[in-house]
Amino acid sequence: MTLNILTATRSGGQEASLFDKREDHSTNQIRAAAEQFNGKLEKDICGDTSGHYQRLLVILLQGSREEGVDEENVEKDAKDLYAAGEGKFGTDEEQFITILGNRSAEHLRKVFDAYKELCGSDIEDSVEGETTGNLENLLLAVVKCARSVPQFFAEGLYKSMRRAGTDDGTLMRIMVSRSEADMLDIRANFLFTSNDERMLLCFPHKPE
Ligand SMILES: [Ca+2]
Repeated sequence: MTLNILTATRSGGQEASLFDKREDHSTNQIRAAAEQFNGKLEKDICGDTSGHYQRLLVILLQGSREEGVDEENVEKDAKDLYAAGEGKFGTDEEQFITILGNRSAEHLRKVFDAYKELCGSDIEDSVEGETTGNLENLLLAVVKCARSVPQFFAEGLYKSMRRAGTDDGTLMRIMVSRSEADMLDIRANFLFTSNDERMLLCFPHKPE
């Protein structure tokens, strides 16, 4: 992971690589890496990025994501997300960043369900409609990982190979970094990702 971050920042902000360190490693691993470099990573990220995108990257780097489900705030978070996006003219990006950057994956999955009940659309649709560029891509990656980490990487593998020619950098990074973590789960998801029709089943717009 640390190599990925360093490679990304030293090469002047290959921002897609920065995504690889978000949700896929434990809080302790991220914290240990951040301490190891004594703030240098944060400095490098701040040098290469800006705005809301930078803020979310720094939150993710700190590895201080909450644990467990805060049942009392599931509905409130869903309402706050709605009020910050679909429910207002313009977008309160800070609210998206705070909730999606800090709550646990388990909590977020409940928030996503509550959100769907509240406004009838998936959180991904709101992120796509309310944000743009790198922030949008990073928020979507966070949402996808909260739903399923192996599915996120299976989709990454699929995308790295689906066109003529292969994105070898992405392919190698995923294969090496996940080989001892959850490659068997990724393989299982990849089977359902290997053609477009099945991909729709694997990544349904509306989870059942
Ligand atoms: Ca809006």
